[in-house]
Amino acid sequence: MNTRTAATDLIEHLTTTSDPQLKAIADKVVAGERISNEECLVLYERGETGFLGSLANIVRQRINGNKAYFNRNFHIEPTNVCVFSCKFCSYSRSYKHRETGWELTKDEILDKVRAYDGIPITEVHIVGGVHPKMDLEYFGDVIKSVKEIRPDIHIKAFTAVELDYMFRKAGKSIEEGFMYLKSCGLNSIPGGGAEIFDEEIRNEICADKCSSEEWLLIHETAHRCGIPSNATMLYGHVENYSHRVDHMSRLRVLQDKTNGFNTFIPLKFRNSDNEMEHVNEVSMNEDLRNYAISRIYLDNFQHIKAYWPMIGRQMAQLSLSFGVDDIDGTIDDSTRIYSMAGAEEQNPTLTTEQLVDMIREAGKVPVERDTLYNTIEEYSA
Ligand code: V47
Ligand code: SF4
Repeated sequence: MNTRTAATDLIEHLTTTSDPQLKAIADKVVAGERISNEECLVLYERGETGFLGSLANIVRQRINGNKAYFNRNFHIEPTNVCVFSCKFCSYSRSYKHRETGWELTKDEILDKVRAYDGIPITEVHIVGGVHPKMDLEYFGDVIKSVKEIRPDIHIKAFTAVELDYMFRKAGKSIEEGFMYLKSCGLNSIPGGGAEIFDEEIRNEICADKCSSEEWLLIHETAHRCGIPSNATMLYGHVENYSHRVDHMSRLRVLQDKTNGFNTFIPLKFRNSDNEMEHVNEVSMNEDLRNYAISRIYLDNFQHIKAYWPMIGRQMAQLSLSFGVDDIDGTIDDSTRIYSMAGAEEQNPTLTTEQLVDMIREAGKVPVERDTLYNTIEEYSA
C-alpha cells in the first residue's frame, strides 16, 4: 500500500470519530497545534486507547521519527535513610531505625564506580534518601572523586528534594548550591521528587518534603545555571485526571520558559510495602493511555521515557507504540526503589544487545544515546 494513502487514511479515521470534541482535538494534533488543559482532560476522560496511541504516534514520529533511545548507565543509591516520610515510599528507613537500611561510605561509593573500569557506560545516576548527616560538602567531595576516577562519565545526581535539603542546611541559595556542585562535576539532575504538584494531593501523600513551588524553582534555577534536568510524575494513586493535567501544565509552562528539561518520565505508583498498600495499582491499559496523553500534551518536551525497571521490559517495549521514544538504560541491577515497591523487575539488568532487540522487535530504530541525547550509535532497524 502507498504509505501516503495509509497515513491519510489513518488521519481520516482519527478525525472522523463520532465525538466532536475528540475530533477537534485530533484535528489540532494532526495540524501540529498545541492542545489546551481542557482538551487534555477530555483525552483522559473519553479518549479510547487505540485512538490515543495513534495520535501519540503521529506526534512521536514528528518529533523523533522512528528512533527509540537507550543508554548505558548504572545507579548508585548512597543511602535509603531519609528524614522524610512519603506515604508511597517502600524504600526509605528513618534515621532512628537506620540499622535496617544502608549508608554507603565514600569509599564504598567509589568502589562501585571503579567496578566499571574499562566498561563503556556513559552515565551514573546518583539518588537516595535524604540523610541528615550526608551534606552538601560530603556529596560535593563524592562527585569530585567520581569524576577523578571516570572523567568521561556524566553525573546525573540528586533529586530536587535532596538538593533543597542540602542547600538549606549549608545556608546556600539554590544558585550558590548549584554552582558549587557544578564545579565539583555535577552535569544534570534527575526528575524525581515531583510526585504530583497539586498542593492538596501532595499534602496527602508527601506532606513534609519540598513543595511543588520549590521543586519547580530548583529545576528552573538548575536550567539557568546550565544544568539540564528531567521531570517525572507519580501517577495512579489518589490523584485524579485533573491533577495529572495540572502537573503537566506546570511543567509545560516552565519548559516554555527555560527549555531545560530533557525528558518527561511518568512513574507508575507501585503499592507493595508502603503506607498506601490499600490503594490499587492502575491497569496496564491506563499506563499506555497516560504515556500517549503525555506525548500529545507535552509538545515542548523532546522525549518521553518509559522507565523499564518500574513497568517491566514488556510494557516498556509496548509503550514505544504509545508515544514513548526512550526506555532508559542497562541499569545493571543497581537500583532498589522499584523492586522494594513490588515492581516485576526484581534484579533489573539489560545488556545493550537485549535493549537493541527489544526496540527492533517493536519496529523502531535503536539508538544508543548519552544523557543529553547525543547519538553514540545508531543500529539498523
Ligand atoms: O520521586 C518512589 C518514585 C522517584 C514509588 O530522571 C515511586 O532519569 C512508584 O525519579 N511507586 C525517584 N514510584 C526515581 C526517579 C527516576 C527514576 C528513573 C529515572 C529518572 C531520571 C528518575 O521514584 C520518586 C518517586 O516519584 N517512587 N516510590 C512507588 N512506590
Ligand atoms: Fe525519602 Fe524520597 Fe522515600 Fe520520600 S520518596 S521518603 S524523600 S526516599
